[in-house]
Amino acid sequence: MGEKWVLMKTAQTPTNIAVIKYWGKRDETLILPVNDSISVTLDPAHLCTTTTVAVSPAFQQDRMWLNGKEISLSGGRYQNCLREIRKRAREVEDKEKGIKIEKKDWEQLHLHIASYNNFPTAAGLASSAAGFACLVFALAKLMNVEEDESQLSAIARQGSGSACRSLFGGFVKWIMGKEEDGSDSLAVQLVDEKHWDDLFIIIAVVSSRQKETSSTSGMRESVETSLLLQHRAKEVVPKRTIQMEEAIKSRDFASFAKLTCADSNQFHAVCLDTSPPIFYMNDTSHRIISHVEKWNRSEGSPQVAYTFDAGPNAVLIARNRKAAAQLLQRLLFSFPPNSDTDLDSYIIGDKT
Ligand code: 2P0
Repeated sequence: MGEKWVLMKTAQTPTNIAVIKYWGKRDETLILPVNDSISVTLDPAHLCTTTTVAVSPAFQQDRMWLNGKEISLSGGRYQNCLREIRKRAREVEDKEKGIKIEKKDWEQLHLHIASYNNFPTAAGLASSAAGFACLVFALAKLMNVEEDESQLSAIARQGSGSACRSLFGGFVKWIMGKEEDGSDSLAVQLVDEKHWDDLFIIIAVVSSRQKETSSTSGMRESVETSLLLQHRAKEVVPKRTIQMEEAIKSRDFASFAKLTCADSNQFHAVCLDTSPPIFYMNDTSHRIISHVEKWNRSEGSPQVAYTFDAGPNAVLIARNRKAAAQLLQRLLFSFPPNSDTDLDSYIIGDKT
């Protein structure tokens, strides 16, 4: 092999929002959760990561840039993903460029990775989910890896738990698995992106600042101190997951909304039950919940479901475009962006 060539691949991966939340690990290194979770994958136009991976004999070491700034790849999570994907690398040939990389060459060759998020990093908008999913997917393309999306999801999981759910569109379930080595802790697609076309998603960016308690340390503290987390993982989520799967499969919005809101509220209750307590939502988040609850009650049947991750931003899932338009009108009236309401902006999106 000469020294002059560079081979590149680019991938784009949307983020996902959990409607049954993952909160708590039973194994921190392998990233194995204490319960199953279910998510909806968002439309890549608004919230996605684009990653270009490149390989060349001229590269001296593995390097990565996130939003144009170099970051360290020395952390265990990156190293685990790179090791697992390299293990599965196969021969690659580009006849036009006269490049042939044999399986064994991948052990010596170094990578350059450039990743870009089109949304605020670490503001509770699941940036690590899209990031690690995209990294693993782009590397799998570059290295001609044979594994399917579910098998790749078990690698992305080792970068960030929620990342395993971003390798599919539509609604996705992360099965917690039983094996100690994590081989059965992976994502499967429940329904594809066409199944429930009516849903419309609006994200109220209450604050795009970096969160104070990272998900990783927050969930560690919850596992160590919250009794509610144990009850949730053993008693609540197993039943709720079955009900949620049924609601999604039958496009039953009333059940879907009830379960989504209940699960978000229980996740934040677990955070409050943690010692010291973790506050991800703020006054504006609480006021948005009250507003949606009141509106849903006045309509007789739910028009909108809300869910909040590890941050104050509201993810609002409207039953259809008409409900989304009404919701946006109400939000803009009651929570105008950049005013005393402390709300930064709205992202008007869609599911995949
Ligand atoms: C989720 N979250 O299911 C839940 C709901 C936040 C609240 O997954 O330590 O960034 O990298 O596995 O995946 C955020 O946690 O944590 C998360 P790690 P991750 O989407």
